[in-house]
Amino acid sequence: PRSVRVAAADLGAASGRVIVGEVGADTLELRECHRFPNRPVRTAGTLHWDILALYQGVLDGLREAGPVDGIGVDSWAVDYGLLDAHGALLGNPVHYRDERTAGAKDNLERLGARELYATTGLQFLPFNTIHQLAAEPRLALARRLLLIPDLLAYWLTGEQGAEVTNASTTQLLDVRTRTWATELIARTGAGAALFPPLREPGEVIGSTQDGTPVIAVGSHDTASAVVGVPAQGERFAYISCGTWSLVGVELAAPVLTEAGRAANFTNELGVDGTVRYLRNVMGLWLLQECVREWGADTGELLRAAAARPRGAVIDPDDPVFLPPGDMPARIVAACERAGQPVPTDRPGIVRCVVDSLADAHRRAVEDARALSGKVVDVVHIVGGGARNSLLCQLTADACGLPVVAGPVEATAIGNVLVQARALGALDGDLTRLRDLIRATQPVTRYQPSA
Ligand code: LFR
Repeated sequence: PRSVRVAAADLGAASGRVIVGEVGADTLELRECHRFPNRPVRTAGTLHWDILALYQGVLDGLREAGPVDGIGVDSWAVDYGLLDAHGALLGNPVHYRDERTAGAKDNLERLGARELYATTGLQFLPFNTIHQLAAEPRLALARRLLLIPDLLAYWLTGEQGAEVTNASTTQLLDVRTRTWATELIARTGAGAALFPPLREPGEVIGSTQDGTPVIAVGSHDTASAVVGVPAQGERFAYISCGTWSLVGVELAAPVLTEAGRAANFTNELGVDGTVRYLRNVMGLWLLQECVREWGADTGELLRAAAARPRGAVIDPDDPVFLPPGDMPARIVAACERAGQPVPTDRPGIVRCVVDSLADAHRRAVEDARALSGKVVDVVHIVGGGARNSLLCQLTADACGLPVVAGPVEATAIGNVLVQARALGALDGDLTRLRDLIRATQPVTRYQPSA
């Protein structure tokens, strides 16, 4: 096996980055070439992604990266661009936090919640693509729907397709066959032709103008993050902790029970035929939005919060927290509604957020174990949250399990390794990829305090 040099373009809700990875049989080295802000824009009342600025950021990063053997793109899920008959983009993609999905619950009931779960295995989230499409005024004009990473891959290569891990978040995919749920699509009123052929991670999508292959990776960022978990063996839960905390286990087959549906557990598709059985916890969004409001320093706030005792705890998954803006006031109001001691200053609010997230992590880990029957001895935290030592320790305490934190860039690592394997620098299954991460990337361990 030879060693390769590949570029991972990873778009997050707060920023995008291009990371170059050099991979050999026992080496994995990463270098961040470019990082750029992701700033949503509201026009005429609708919240959009500035998709051309993001694409430009990716191009700048690729130029900075220099010659590479492959390029892989991943981003957040569910959102899409619509193309006309000539392949031109019909307006800016709408942000999943836009209020247009206020009618999602009605749409769910109309389509049949149980039946929808039996086919797609997805938890109810108001912004699942299926609900966005029910509120989509441009549908009649559209000939193609491309999810965000597939849209960027199309601009890079001219090839249209749908990578399957991200397609699974549309709620229009059959989770057992990993193919489009054509009957369900017909019932939504969207034409089957809107959805391009599916591709699995590892397939070559096409090449850029200068001949560099663009390779399908787990293009849902969470799918790549789960590849990037440095787990040993099978008995682990993961928390991919960034703007969201995605908390769950990796399975060989979906769990489609009524109990799982009631607990709002999701079966998203993973790399190599796996299933990501998890729940969305509101995540660091709560903290990010407070910091944005205050213009404060996150590290200082967390240090001050660590010196406080546990106080108010709220349900971080309350849908009132979904939209942007005015987060500290919404948290204080939630404490009041819950009859909790109301935090009176910034460190108090931050402490409340972190305790509430740690508790929500515990509930999700426990539900994942109970609903899937999987044995869990350790919880891995990957992504930006792995840097948050207060959250990691409180999660270990809440779960009563050791927490292994890191790598922070698990998503980019998962992206890089799937490309490297497709290019022949590595072979083997996810265990082999994770062995390489464990051997090369530092982690921090937290023991639950007794
Ligand atoms: C995380 C993530 C989650 C998805 C949310 C919205 O970045 O991809 O997995 O539920 O964003 O797309």
